[in-house]
Amino acid sequence: MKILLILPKHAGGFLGGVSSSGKAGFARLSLTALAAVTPENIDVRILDARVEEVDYNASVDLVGITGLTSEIPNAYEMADGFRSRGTKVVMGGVHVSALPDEALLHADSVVVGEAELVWKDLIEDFRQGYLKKIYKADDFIDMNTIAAPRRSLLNRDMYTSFSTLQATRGCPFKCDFCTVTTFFGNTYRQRPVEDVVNEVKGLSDSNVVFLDDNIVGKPKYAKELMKALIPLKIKWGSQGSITIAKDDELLSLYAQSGGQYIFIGFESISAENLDDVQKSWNTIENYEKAINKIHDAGIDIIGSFILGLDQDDKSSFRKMLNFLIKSGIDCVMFHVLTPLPGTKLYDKLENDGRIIDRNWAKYHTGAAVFKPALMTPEELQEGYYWIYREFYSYPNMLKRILRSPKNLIYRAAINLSYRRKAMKLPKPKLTF
Ligand code: B12
Ligand code: SF4
Repeated sequence: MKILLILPKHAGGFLGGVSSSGKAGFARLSLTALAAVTPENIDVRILDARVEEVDYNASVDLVGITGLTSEIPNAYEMADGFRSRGTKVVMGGVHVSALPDEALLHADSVVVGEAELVWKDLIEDFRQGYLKKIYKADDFIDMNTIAAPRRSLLNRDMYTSFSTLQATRGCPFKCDFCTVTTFFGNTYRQRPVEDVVNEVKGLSDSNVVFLDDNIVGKPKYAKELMKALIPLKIKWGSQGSITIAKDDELLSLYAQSGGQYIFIGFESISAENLDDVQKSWNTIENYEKAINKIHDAGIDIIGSFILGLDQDDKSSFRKMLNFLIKSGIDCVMFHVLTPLPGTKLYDKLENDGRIIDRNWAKYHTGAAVFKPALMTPEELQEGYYWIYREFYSYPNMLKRILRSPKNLIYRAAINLSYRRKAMKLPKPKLTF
C-alpha cells in the first residue's frame, strides 16, 4: 500500500512562500509525525508543495493532506484534484479539526485532533474498504509514547530550519485569538526529558528549533530539560511566554543550554487590549524590565505583536513603533488580528457580525479580514504595512543589531531576512 502525505503551498502573508534561497523555511512536524505512526509495511512519501510539484496521476492508494487555515484553500484544491481522478483523500490538522464539515466537502475522511491515536484504525478501515467520515481522537496522546518524526522522508536541502522537534505540546494559557488552546483543550504536556535529549542527539545538526507553543510553560520541567541540554552544546530557540523573565534560574539555564533566542507573544502595549483577549498576565508595566532581563541573560527576543485589537486606533501604530525602538527588542513579527476558526475570538467577531472576508487564504495574519473597532479595515491594513517597513528601516535595524556583541551574527541575519520580507509588502499610502 502506498500513502502520499502532502503539505500545501501558501504564497501570501509575511511568512508565506519560499525563502530567497528557494527553500521552505521550517520543517513542520505534522507529516513526519504522522509518518512515524504509519505501519512499517506501508510505503509513505511526503511531498512539500511549497517546493515540489504535485503529480495528480501518481500511483498511490491514499493521499493525506494537512494545512493551516491560510493554506487550506490550496489543500482543498489538491484534495479535489486527487479525488477527481479516483484517489481517496484524508485530511487533518488544526484547520480541519476546527471545521471538519467544511473539510468533508473536499475529503473522503477527516481526522479531528492529534492523529497518533486514530491513524492506524483509519488505515485499517481503508484497507477493509470502510473509511469513516470522521476519526476523532477522544483523548490526547501520552507524551511518553511520541515517536521520533521520520525526518528521513524529507530532503533536508529544501529547508532553512531542518532540525525541528517538540518537547511539549499545548500551553497553560488560553488567549482568545490562539488556536493552540482550542486544539489541545487547555492541556500542557511534556515529553520525558530523556526522550527529548535522545532525539536531539540523533540530529546531525547543532542548530535546533523547538516547535513548542511555550517551552517554559512549566518552569520545573523546562529547567530539567535545559540542564540536560547543556552537555549537547547545541544552539536553539523556541516560543515561550514572557513569564520566563520572572525566573532568574530559568533564564540562566535557557542561555547556558544554548538558547539563543526566544519568540515571545507580547501582543500589545495596551493593558485593556490584553485584558480583552485574556492575556493580562503578560503585565505590560514590566515589559521593559523583562526585555532587559532577557537581554542581560544573553538571549535575543523575537517579539510578536497584534495590530487591530479593540482598543487600537490610528495612533496606536506610531506608539507601538516608538515603544519597540526604545525597548531594543531584537526582531519583531507583526500580525493583523485574525479570527482563526475554532478560537473564542472567531466566535466573538462572528456573533458581532464583524467578519468581512472569509477567504481563508487571507488568514495568514497579514490581512484585515474583520471590522476593527476604532479604525477602518483599510487603515488597519495600511498601518500593518507602515509599521513593518518603519521597524525594518536600516537606521532602526542597525541600532538593535549593534546592541550587544553577543549573538550579533544571528541578530543581523534574522533582521536582514525579515527586512527582505517587509520590503516586499506593498508601500503604504498612509503614514501614521
Ligand atoms: C512551525 C510552525 C510554523 C512555521 C512553519 C509553518 C509552515 N508553513 O510550515 C512558521 C514559523 C513559518 C509558521 C508560520 C505561521 N503560522 Co505557525 N505554527 C507552527 C507550530 C509552532 C508548529 C507546527 C508543528 O509542526 N506542530 C507539530 C505537529 C505534530 O502538530 P500538527 O501540525 O497539529 O499535527 C498533528 C495533528 O494536527 C494531526 N495532523 C496534522 N496534519 C495532518 C494531516 C493528516 C492527513 C492527518 C490524518 C492528521 C494531521 O496529526 C499531527 C500529529 O498529532 C504551530 C503550533 C502547533 N502546536 O502546532 C503553529 C501554528 C500551526 N501556526 C499558526 C499560524 C496562525 C501561523 C501563521 C498564519 C501566523 C504566524 N504565526 O505567523 C503563519 C503562516 C505561515 C504559512 N502560511 O505557512 C497556528 C495555526 C492556526 C490555524 N488555524 O491555521 C498555529 C497552530 C499556532 C497558533 N498559535 O495558533 N508556523
Ligand atoms: S501564551 Fe501563546 S501559545 Fe499560549 S495560549 Fe497564549 S498565544 Fe497561545
